[in-house]
Amino acid sequence: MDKHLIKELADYTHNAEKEKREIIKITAELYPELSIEDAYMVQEELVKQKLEEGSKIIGPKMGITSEAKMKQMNVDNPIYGYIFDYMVVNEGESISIDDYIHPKVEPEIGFVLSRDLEGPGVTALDVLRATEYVFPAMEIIDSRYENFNFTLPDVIADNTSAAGAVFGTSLKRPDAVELDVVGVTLSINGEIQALGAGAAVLGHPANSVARLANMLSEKGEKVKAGQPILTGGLTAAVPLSPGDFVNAKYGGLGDVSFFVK
Ligand code: 0L1
Ligand code: MG
Repeated sequence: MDKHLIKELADYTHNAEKEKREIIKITAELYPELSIEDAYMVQEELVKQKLEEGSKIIGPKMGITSEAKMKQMNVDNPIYGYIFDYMVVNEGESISIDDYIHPKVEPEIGFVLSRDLEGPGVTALDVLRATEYVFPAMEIIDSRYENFNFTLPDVIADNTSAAGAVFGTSLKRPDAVELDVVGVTLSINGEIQALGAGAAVLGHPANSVARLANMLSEKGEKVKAGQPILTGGLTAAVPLSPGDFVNAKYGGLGDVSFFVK
């Protein structure tokens, strides 16, 4: 793919994020041929632009990690993107709806590794052995595309809709909880909006970290020790509105919350 086109497409999603405005998906007209490979080149350029602007990568995130969603999008692999420092929301604090386009929230299980993991061939067992702790988290997704209407390459080129992350402070050793059967409720203003379990993420959230390591190895990269990793939504994402008090409560993992103003 031509360098100028990569830059043009990265500018397209990057500017939409900065200006908090919806855009039409790239594959509609701008570049219908966009492949998954192309899209990761656009994402790489987007990440480079953010780093040049002074933003810092906090950690990677996985998306499209439920079998149902993969089937719906007709793909075999989940996707990855990056959480940046400006996206982090402190637990118990407020976000302003005006900082987003049409945000949604999803509960996730986070991992931090004690050593780097480099694929190919990384398994869930390798991940669990390399895990320092797991923690409850929420991701705020805010696709820059109109009505969250995109193809898989589009969403990859949009940093997989990443817009916010709330990292819970209750840290657990990975063997202290059965991560596939950990249940979660996602409540807004005290009413349960969605519920799920760890197995919604590729059968076990450790599989998500293994897939990330194996996907990154195709680019000669690895999953780094010490970075928080978001492994994928345990429920469908729920739209946010001003006045919401959002709480995700996990069996054995504690809870995490934030407000929307
Ligand atoms: O983190 C995610 O699973 C989101 C991936 C992109 C899909 C979406 O924006 O709904
Ligand atoms: Mg997510």
